[in-house]
Amino acid sequence: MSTLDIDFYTWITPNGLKVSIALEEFGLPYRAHTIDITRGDQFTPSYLAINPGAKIPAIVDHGTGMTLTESSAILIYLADKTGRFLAKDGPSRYRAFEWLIWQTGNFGPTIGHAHHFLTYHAGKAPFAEELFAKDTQRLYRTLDAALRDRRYLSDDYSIADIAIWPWVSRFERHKIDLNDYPEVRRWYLDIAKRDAVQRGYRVPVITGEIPVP
Ligand SMILES: N[C@@H](CCC(=O)N[C@@H](CS)C(=O)NCC(=O)O)C(=O)O
Repeated sequence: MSTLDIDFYTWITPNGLKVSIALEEFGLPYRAHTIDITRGDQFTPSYLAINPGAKIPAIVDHGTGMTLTESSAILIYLADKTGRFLAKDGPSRYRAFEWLIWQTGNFGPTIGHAHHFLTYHAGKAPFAEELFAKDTQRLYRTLDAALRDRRYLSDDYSIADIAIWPWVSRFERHKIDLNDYPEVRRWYLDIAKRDAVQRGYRVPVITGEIPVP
């Protein structure tokens, strides 16, 4: 470890796992700092100095002096820094962005709400349960159709796959049976075998094995 390494502030949520898996895939040296959002670590003055928005994840790249929040922005930054897992130009780059933005603006927020209404607060808001269950199923149909004729979301394994995979890994919490979405299941299990994904899944603390449908 050197002073040029990356400090990485995170917790065991899909937005955190996106970045831990990416750091492992890129092979970049980093120090993971646990920001346990269930006990309010995100509101400490020292963390607010890094992210005034009080959300994980965040990185501080001491090599460039760059402090960055927003998991998808971090993925693009790391891909550009290393020249890996994102095409430099052309259709593959924009296809990866398409799915990265789909995850950031659509898949992630919808599934996040589904976790609240279907699992953490089940029975409290039947309308919201139905709304988010149906929208989650629609998003899985979209993903399944996209993967029907390709191994990954863009031409090669990319930050788009890295962004979406941790959300799918929470399929039990959003009441999705991956056997109903055979292309998503195949893609999910394929990526789960990667050593970097196995390692990244255990950052910042080990919560168990990657779920198998
Ligand atoms: N759009 C942000 C979302 C970040 C986010 O919502 N982080 C959650 C955990 S997944 C968080 O820090 N929640 C703490 C809180 O809301 O107090 C990203 O992609 O990084």
